Amino acid sequence: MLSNSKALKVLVTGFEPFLQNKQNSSWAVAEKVAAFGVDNTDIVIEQLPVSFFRVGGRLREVVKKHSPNIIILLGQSGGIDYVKVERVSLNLMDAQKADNDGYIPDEEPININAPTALFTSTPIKSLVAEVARKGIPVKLSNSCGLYVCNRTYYEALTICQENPEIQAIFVHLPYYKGQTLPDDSLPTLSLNTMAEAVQIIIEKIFYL
Ligand code: PCA
Repeated sequence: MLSNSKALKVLVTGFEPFLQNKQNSSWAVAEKVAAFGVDNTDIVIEQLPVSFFRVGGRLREVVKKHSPNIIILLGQSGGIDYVKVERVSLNLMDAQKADNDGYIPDEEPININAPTALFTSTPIKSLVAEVARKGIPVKLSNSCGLYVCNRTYYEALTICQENPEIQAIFVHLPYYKGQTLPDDSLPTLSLNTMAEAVQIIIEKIFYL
């Protein structure tokens, strides 16, 4: 546990738009979280590229720049109607649709010499329970997919292995109310609700 006198440095990342999306809910939520803030924390936000090959290097650059205690990675998962907190990242890239560089990986390892899977060391079950206690729809997930979010989580968890004082967690988010949607029947949550979920995770992560 860290003392209250020292502000914790929290890096919150979101992604740029990708595929048919005009906005990305993960970036909109990152901006809200920074605007609302969390007591005793110094929150910085950075936008990441939706690129299998560029995102790892960019994440390392922003971690070096900010030296965070904790990394909260946010990603959009259009179509879900709850906050999805990710336990694990697989050492695999596979997609049907191109990233923003036009690349479509076909069952390729992220790092041939690295473990098959990496797990977050955060108290993920308790964090999900704390968010649920506030009446926010939330689920623990054991699959972050195989697209750019999973690629990014794998880099973040590798950084945590190299720097055991840093912790990371990935949170997938629905579309937000007011977002331009590919289909109006798709589920949304309000930006404030999703930002509150992230605020709770930041508040509790060091103290559970
Ligand atoms: N979601 C995608 C990549 C960027 C984003 O916001 C994913 O789930 O992999």
